[in-house]
Order: sequence, then structure tokens, then C-alpha cells
Amino acid sequence: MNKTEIIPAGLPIAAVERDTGLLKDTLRVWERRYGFPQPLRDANGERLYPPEQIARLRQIKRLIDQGMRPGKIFAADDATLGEWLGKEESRQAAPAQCAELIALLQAQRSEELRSALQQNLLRHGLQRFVVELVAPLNIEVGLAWLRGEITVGEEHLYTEQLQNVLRGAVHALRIPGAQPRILLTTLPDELHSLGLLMAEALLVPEGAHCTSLGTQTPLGDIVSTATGGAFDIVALSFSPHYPARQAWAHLAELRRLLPASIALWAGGRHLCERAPAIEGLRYLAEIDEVLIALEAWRAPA
Ligand code: B12
Repeated sequence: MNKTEIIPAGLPIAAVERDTGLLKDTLRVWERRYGFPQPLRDANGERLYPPEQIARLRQIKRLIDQGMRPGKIFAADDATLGEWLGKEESRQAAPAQCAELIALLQAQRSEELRSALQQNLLRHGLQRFVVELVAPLNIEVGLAWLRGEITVGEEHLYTEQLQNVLRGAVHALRIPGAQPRILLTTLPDELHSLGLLMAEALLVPEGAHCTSLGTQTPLGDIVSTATGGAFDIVALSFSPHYPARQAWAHLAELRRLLPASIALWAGGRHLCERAPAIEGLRYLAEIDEVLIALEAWRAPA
């Protein structure tokens, strides 16, 4: 949000539905059943949700996505909720640098953030930087947003600085005539773009040619670009925000439209559980699995 805008007391129900992914009906039922959320009312009597209630709703949605019952969640206090959320995301302890980098982000010291990222990249090398620092850092940034410790604006700032650093490094490593030719993008409604750049940063040092279309490419355009540009592989990225069922349906359709000679890779941890097997489609749960997929593609049949 622009800092000069007047900040309203809260958001209307439709905006809360968009932000949290919780249906309007669910919000109203919870209000009756659990006494939360407790929206304010505007001059016309319409519900207005204050930011701190929206922050808590996001946390509740995360836990429900993990299979926890609403009754159990609503009975918990803030500390317990925080504990559950911390456990769920931090599969392994985040590297020590994450806290320092997030502090720079919170202070909006973007130049220092960029230079700290750059130093880490030089220290570890591009591929290790992506796998060992950027992947856990993304999770920490997402959690900080969830806890209301950073704003969406700061999330954008983070993405911009990281993109600058990664793009610079990838650009310096490109070689002409590299093989295979890999086309990277996301489907419409998927705005998260870092997965594309992270995959590129792992693939280009291995001598692959990568072209990224950025986010939100319609299926038809993916097919025409992949065939017209003589690509060998189409690689897509899905954030946890993208509904898995929707992804599987679009992937089946895309697989049907693409020539069999073009491989299709779908990156996204949450797509891999209970995923329908589709011939000619490879699911990749973690970012470094792209290297295994590349090796398999290159191996003689
Ligand atoms: C930066 C960011 C944003 C930026 C994106 C800017 C940009 N240009 O990319 C902005 C501010 C726009 C944004 C918006 C939103 N975001 Co956001 N965002 C993030 C953040 C911090 C990083 C996302 C990212 O790109 N990660 C990089 C990828 C690679 O990491 P990953 O998704 O964890 O992927 C892993 C695997 O799935 C796999 N993988 C993924 N892609 C690929 C691709 C290949 C080829 C391979 C091999 C593997 C692979 O590898 C990764 C780890 O090894 C995450 C936090 C997080 N935990 O990721 C939240 C997060 C994804 N966002 C979230 C939400 C809720 C939103 C918004 C709804 C609200 C908001 N924050 O404003 C909107 C929705 C936008 C939309 N319609 O898509 C939630 C999603 C929760 C959920 N389960 O639904 C997260 C998880 C934050 C959180 N902790 O709640 N976001």
C-alpha cells in the first residue's frame, strides 16, 4: 500500500476472502460459532476487518491447510498458535544469516540488504546460495509476513533485491548454444516468481539454456512459445498459494497440448502429495531436484 494513502480501519469481507483464501461464508460462520473474527461495522453496517484480525485469520488458514481442526485452533492462545506455525514451516533450523537479513528488510535498508545477499552469494557460490540460504530465507520472510512483522511492501522489496542479485549472477554465466533449452514460467493467477529465477540459477551453471517468461502465461502462449522457440523442456513453478487441484487440471491440459518431444516439469512441494500420475510430466518437490531432472534428461535413454 502507498504510504500516503489513508489507512482504513479495516478491510471489507470480499478483500479478506481474497487475501486469506477463506470463503465469506466461513468467516461469517466462525464469527457466530467461535466469536472470532469480530469485525467492526462501516456506516452502512457492512463488516470491516482490522489488520490484526486479518493477520490471525491468515495464521488460522495455514494451520487448517495443514489438516488441523478449527475447533482446536480457536481454543489455542497466541503463543500456542505461534509455536504450531513455527514447527510447521521450520523443517530445519533457518541459517543464522536469515535473522540479520530480515532485520535489514524491516528497517527497509534495501542497499544493505542487496549487498548482504551479494556477499553471501560470493561466499557460497550461486547454487549453494540458492539451496542453502535463499530457500529457507523465503520461508522465514513468509513467516515474518504471516506474524505481521513485515508488510507486503517489504515483501516486494525483498523480492526486488533478491531478483537483482540472482539476475546479475545468472546473466554472467550464460553461454551461447547451451543445451537443453528450458522455458520457465508460471500459470495465470500465480504471481510468485522467485521459483523461476532460483531454478534458472541452478540450471545455467550446469550449461543449460534458460528463458523465463516471468509469471502468468496463458496455456496457449506457453505451447506456442515452446514449439516456436524449439524448447526441450517447459518448467513451471507453483507456490503453496496455488490450489493443487487447479494445478493438476491445468498440467494435464498443458501436457495434452504440448508435443510429446517437449518435457514438462512442475515444481511445487504441495503438488507432489497425492499427485495424479500424468505421462510425460515430472513433479519436483524441492528446488534442487531440478538438477536431478536435468541429469535424467541428459542421460542416454
Ligand atoms: C515473495 C512472496 C510474495 C510476493 C511475490 C513477488 C514475486 N514477484 O514473486 C508478493 C508480495 C507479491 C506475494 C503475494 C502473495 N502471497 Co506470497 N509469498 C512470498 C514468499 C515470501 C516467497 C515466495 C517465493 O517465490 N518462494 C520461492 C519458491 C521457490 O519457494 P516455495 O514456494 O517455498 O517452493 C518450494 C517448493 O515448492 C519448490 N518449488 C517451487 N517452485 C519450483 C519450481 C521448480 C522448477 C522447482 C524444481 C521447484 C520449485 O522448491 C521450493 C523449496 O525448495 C512466500 C513464503 C514462502 N514460504 O515461500 C510467500 C507465500 C507463498 N505467499 C503467501 C500468500 C498468502 C500471498 C498472498 C495471498 C498475500 C500476500 N502475501 O500479499 C499473495 C498472493 C499472490 C498470488 N495470487 O499468487 C503464502 C501462501 C500460503 C498458502 N498456503 O496459501 C506464503 C507461503 C507466505 C506465508 N507463510 O503464508 N507473495
